Amino acid sequence: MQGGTAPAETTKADFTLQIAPVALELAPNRIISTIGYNGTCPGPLLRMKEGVPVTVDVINQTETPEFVHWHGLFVPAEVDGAEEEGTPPVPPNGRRRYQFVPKPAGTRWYHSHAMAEADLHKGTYTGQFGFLMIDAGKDPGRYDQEVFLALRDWEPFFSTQEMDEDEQEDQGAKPEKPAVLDTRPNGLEVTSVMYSINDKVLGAGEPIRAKQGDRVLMHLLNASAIENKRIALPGHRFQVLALDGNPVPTPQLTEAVTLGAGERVDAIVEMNQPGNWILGATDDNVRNAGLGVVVEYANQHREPQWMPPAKPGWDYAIFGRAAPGATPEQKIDMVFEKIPSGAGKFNVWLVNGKPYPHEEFVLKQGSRYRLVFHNRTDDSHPLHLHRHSFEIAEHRGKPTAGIIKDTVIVPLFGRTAVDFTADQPGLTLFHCHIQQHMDYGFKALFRYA
Ligand SMILES: [Cu+2]
Repeated sequence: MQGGTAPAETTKADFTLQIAPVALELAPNRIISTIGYNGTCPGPLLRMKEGVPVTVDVINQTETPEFVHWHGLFVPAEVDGAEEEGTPPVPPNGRRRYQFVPKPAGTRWYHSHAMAEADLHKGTYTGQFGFLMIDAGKDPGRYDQEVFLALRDWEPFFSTQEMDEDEQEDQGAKPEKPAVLDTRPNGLEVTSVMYSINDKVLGAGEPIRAKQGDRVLMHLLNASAIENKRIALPGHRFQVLALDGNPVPTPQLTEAVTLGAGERVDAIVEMNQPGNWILGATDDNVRNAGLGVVVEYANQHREPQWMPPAKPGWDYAIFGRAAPGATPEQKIDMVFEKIPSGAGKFNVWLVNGKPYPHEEFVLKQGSRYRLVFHNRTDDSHPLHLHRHSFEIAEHRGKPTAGIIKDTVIVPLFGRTAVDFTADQPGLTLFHCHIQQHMDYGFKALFRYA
C-alpha cells in the first residue's frame, strides 16, 4: 500500500497527535514553556504492528507549519515528514492525516522535522518527540520490566563553545584530519545547561524501582537537538541487544552507552547490585544539570550513588560480526567540512564542497551502495539517512558487518563507511541530526534514477 497525507477524513484515526504549547515541569519550580504532542514531553508512546496500516491525524495548534517525521521507518517520501522530500506540511492551525504501513519492527521514534535556524523554539529544540514501537509479534526476550528513557536538553542558547568533553577525550585515529587546520574563529554553537531523562531532571521524578534479580529492558533514545550523550549505571552493565531498534549480531555487555542525537539502544540491565544508584550522563556537568534518573532497589534508603565507569569507550564494531557483508556495486564518497563563520554568525557546513542545496545523489533501484563518510571537521556528527537502513561496513578503521542502523556517529576527523540497498524509491533526505548543522547546510538529497 502507498502511504499518503491528506486532510483528515471523517473516519476515526488510529492515533491523534496534537501539536500545542506545553508547560513542562522538569522539577518543582522549574517549569519551562515548549511545544509538545498531546500535552506531554515525550509525546505518547505509539505502539504499531509491523505491516498493519495506520492512520495518524496531526492537529497543529501552532502558528508555524509542522512536519512529523517517523524516524527509522520505511515509508514513502509523501508521508516521511521531510519538506525536502516533498511531504506536505501540517498547516498552522490546521490538520493533516498521515497514512502508512509501519515497518521494520523495532524501537523507532517520531519528532518534528521543521527547520529552526536562528529560532531555538522550533524543530527538534522543542518537546515534539516520542517513542514509536513497531511490534513484530515475536517474543522480545525475557524481562521483568520495560522502561523508555529519552535523553534531552532544554532551554538551549547560543555560545561559542567549541566542542564537548567527550570529543576532547577522543583518542581514536583521525584519518581525515587536514594537514593544515582551518583556524578562522568559530561561529555560534548551540548549547544547554538544563537536562532531563523524559520529563524530569535527576531526582525530581519517580525512580526506576527494581528488585534484586530483575531484568530491566531499557529503551534508550537520544532525543537531543544539540549533542551526543553517554550514560552509565554504576555497578551494572548494559547487555546491548539492538542498535537503532535492530538486533545486533553480537550482543555485548558494556559499562556505558553512547548515543548520538537520533540514535536508540535497547539493552537489558540485570539488577544484581542492591542499593540506590544514579543512571546518568558520564559528563559530570551534564549529569549534575539533570541528565539522570535514580534506580532504587526495594528496601534501600541511602542516597543515590554515582561512580564513573572504568572504561567509557564506545565502538560499534564490537556488536558486529567479522565476516564481510555483501559487496556493494557502487561507492559514493561524501566529504564533510565546516566553514567557521566568526563571532555572532552561524558556521556553514559543506557536503562535497557545497552547503545544501546541491546536486542530488542519483541511485539506481536495486543497487547496493557504499557511502564513505569523510568527516573533515572537529565535531562528531550523528548522520541519518531517511526511509532506509544501512549496514556499518567500516568504523574507526575496522571492517565490520551485520550492524543495521539509520543513524551513525562519524568521529571527529574520522571516517565511517555504510552500505545500503536502494530499495525505497522516492526522494531521500540525508543529514546530520544536530539541528543547527542540518539547518546550515549539512544535508543532501538522494533521488532514484
Ligand atoms: Cu553535525
